[in-house]
Amino acid sequence: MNPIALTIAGSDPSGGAGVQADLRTFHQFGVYGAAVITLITVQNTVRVSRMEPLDAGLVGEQIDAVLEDLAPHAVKTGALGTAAVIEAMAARDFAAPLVVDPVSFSTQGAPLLSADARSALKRLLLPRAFLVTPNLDEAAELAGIPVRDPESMRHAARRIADLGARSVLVKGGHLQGGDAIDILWHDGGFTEFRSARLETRHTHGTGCVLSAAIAACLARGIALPESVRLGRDFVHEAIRTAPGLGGGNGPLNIFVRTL
Ligand code: PXL
Repeated sequence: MNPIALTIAGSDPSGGAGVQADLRTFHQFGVYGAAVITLITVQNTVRVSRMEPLDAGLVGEQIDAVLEDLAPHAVKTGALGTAAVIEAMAARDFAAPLVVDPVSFSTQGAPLLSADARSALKRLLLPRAFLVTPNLDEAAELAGIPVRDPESMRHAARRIADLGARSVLVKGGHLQGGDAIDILWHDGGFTEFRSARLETRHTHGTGCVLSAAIAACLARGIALPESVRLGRDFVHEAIRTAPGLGGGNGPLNIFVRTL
């Protein structure tokens, strides 16, 4: 039997990010995917023109329908939209490791989380997270300090762990120049991951694909540091061989080999 992972995230009709990317990533790792939709975006690789959060009661009912019938081995969250959706999530018991990708903006900079939702995420979701995966801006917002080099990434990771997250992966992909460096705080220590930086505009959905890949590995029972390594290798190859679809920030190549 294939393991099961559940994504709770937004829809990207152009397929590069959100639940569409999560499900294809789960599949590629041999994991059955269930998907609860939190919001609908209207977007393609060039623009995001609308974001429509779904009613929190409807999101909660979707979660209940999945949980009363399936037993996910891992759960990941992407764009959640509103504080009410986060409250609905926090009222459920997932009984599986929860990977929180604290998505605040789309690849093109459209807001995917309201201001009150950001504080709800901090207060209600981080304490339940097995892993939280902020980029530099999200880490700065969560930790309340500027984050712009590996040292401040470490500092931010500790502060975010103090908010209750069990493990924290601060993603340094947006650092200026040099290698792409990510820093994992886990089990009381740091692990640094490095890979050669790829110069490309085709990075649409990178955060979604990474957190989905890590969640898939966790669902398969793989330990966290190894799950992060496998997820990063997958994303690196998927960016390197991106198909160049669309006229803007195109999607990754999720057909690359995994394990
Ligand atoms: O990658 C962040 C993200 C998450 N969820 C949705 C998105 C995006 C980025 O574009 O559209 C729905």
